[in-house]
Amino acid sequence: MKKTALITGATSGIGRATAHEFAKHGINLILCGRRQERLDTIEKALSKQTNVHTLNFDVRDKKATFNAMESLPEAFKNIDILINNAGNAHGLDPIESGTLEDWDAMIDINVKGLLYVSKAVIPIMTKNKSGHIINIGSSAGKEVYPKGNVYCGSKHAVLAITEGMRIDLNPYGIKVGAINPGLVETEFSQVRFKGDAIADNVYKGYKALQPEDIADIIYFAITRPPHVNIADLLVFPTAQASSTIVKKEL
Ligand code: NDP
Ligand code: 8X3
Repeated sequence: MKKTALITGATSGIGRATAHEFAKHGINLILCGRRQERLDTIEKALSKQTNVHTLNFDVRDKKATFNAMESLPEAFKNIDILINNAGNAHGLDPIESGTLEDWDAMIDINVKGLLYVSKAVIPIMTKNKSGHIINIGSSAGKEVYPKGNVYCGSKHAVLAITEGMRIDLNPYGIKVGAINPGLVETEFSQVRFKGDAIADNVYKGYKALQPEDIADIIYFAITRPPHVNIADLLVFPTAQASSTIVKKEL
């Protein structure tokens, strides 16, 4: 039977590439995000390959998150795979000058939003005694870098929550894992730097990971045999050795 996957943050970057990868393999898709126009475009494109349903909600909004899940048509209610991908960095400032607004955004989206979506989906998986949750962490969840403070904290939290989920959901046979990318060329830096031109330099002078690289790895993770769970995977572009060491040819 065809599996059903819910992907948060499917309107851009890693989430959108994952939606394309899953569609190629005929996985039913529930695609989430806030930009309706993008959801419409991706639904139109991927409906040629598979069944697609879109949900427009802000993961920060508890009520909207649960309402969105409850609104799912019968054919999409049985979620097998959850890709908790929605998230971003907001700002790159030393702790003494970071803003409360940026901190709230990162904690509310990357941590609390991931929890709200998980809370809405996990009961389906525990009832089925099967399922697969992949949380998109980051190399920033393994290594703190200068001015990364709260973003790194949010991604360290994602990793701890992933481990906790894996332990607690183990009796139900549910797979839980984290995929932790280094630098991926997406809209991430546009969001982090709020459209400032500085964002254009982040991926210059070396070959960054592309969202399709991560989508490929996510598809690999969800297609392992039942007894194999990719629990925690760190992936860098070849040019990147750590959060702060990137070989650039400028
Ligand atoms: P993008 O900015 O390209 O995509 C982010 C996605 O998250 C968008 O689809 C956006 O959709 C969604 N999103 C953001 N805020 C909310 C919200 N409040 N409610 C619902 N959806 C939201 O970035 P990436 O693809 O790079 O990021 C995806 C994940 O990968 C993030 O968790 C990020 O932290 C992580 N990551 C990224 C890396 C990188 O270098 N790019 C490296 C390591 C990890 P919309 O705006 O339509 O709501
Ligand atoms: C995104 C990678 O190094 O910009 O999580 O924080 S980094």
